[in-house]
Amino acid sequence: MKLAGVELRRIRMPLVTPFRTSFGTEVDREVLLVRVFGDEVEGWGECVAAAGPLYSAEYVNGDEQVIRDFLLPRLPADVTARGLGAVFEPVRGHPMAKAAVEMAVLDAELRLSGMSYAAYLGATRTRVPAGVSVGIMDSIPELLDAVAAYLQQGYARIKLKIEPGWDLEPVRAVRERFGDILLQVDANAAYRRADLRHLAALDPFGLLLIEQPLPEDDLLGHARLARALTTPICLDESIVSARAAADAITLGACSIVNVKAGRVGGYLEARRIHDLCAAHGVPVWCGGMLETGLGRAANLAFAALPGCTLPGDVSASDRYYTRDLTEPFRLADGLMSVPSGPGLGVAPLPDILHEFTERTDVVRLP
Ligand code: NPG
Repeated sequence: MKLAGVELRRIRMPLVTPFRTSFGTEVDREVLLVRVFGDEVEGWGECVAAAGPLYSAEYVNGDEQVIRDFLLPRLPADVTARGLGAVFEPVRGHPMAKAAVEMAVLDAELRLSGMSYAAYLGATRTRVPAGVSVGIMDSIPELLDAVAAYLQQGYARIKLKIEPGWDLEPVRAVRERFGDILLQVDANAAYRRADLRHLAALDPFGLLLIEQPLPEDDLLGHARLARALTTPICLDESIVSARAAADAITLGACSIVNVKAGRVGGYLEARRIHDLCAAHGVPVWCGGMLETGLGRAANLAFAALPGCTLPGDVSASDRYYTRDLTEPFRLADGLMSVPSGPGLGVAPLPDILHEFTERTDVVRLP
């Protein structure tokens, strides 16, 4: 596929409520959109890097520079999504930057061929159950109100963000109030090896999993924790590639894997991780990074793969934004529909895109 250029567009989307995690509070999302275009072809990508390097080393301004100065100059005259892995390999790190370009190229390619992301990735379902991620709150009553509202809306699974000082009590309170719901927790690497006994105190609550309790590079610590706890360990930040997933599974560092395309360099690597986990009988679920409707469309396609056997962090548009960038994704009977049109199957709504845009740069390709 021949591309004429790439548009790098910065938008800012206010969140419906601030989202607090162990690494900070997001009030709005600063998003970098990548639009590739050529003769009668266009494709959209969304960079999931946040404003600051707090979830991982990446941040959106850095990724914008990496895309402009190091990734786009490497694009060959004939671009294919499948070829990008090798093309981008010399550039170290920056998986979210690489994933954003790949997402746009794949969207353009699939639009041309009339195939959906879901069909391309190998999805086997047209609707998927939706989970919701609930941030750290100021008080337990506030948390219980938030969880009650999400359950009422039909979310199939609740994930609580935890950190030292906000873990056992919120989990106990949610279990006591809502009984036998699908419940899991996410620590975003907020604990250390010395916290093993404290984390074991979560075992009696029958959680589906505990996600990324220890730092990203501590696979051995996670393996020890996995042996000591009955709660299954799920890894997120540690799983940066299919090889990292294979290592973690071999070491016994996790028995469940969260996949986020941005974290692993794109949907093609995400698919490889899915396949590897499926071959090992390790359940996978689709993580979320507060994406707009663009990223959500691609995540829904991924979440519909057969190995994604647990509900993902793919919530309805109104959980994040009053007005989404695309036609809003809605929850119906606890399920989200997987887009079936060509490519992502969705595109930004022009007036909303215009309203949220802060600046746009166009890079012409040779
Ligand atoms: O539903 O998109 C969503 C949010 C899910 O909790 C969620 N994401 O650590 O997984 C995470 C967290 C996150 C959000 C991470 C934003 C990084 C940025």
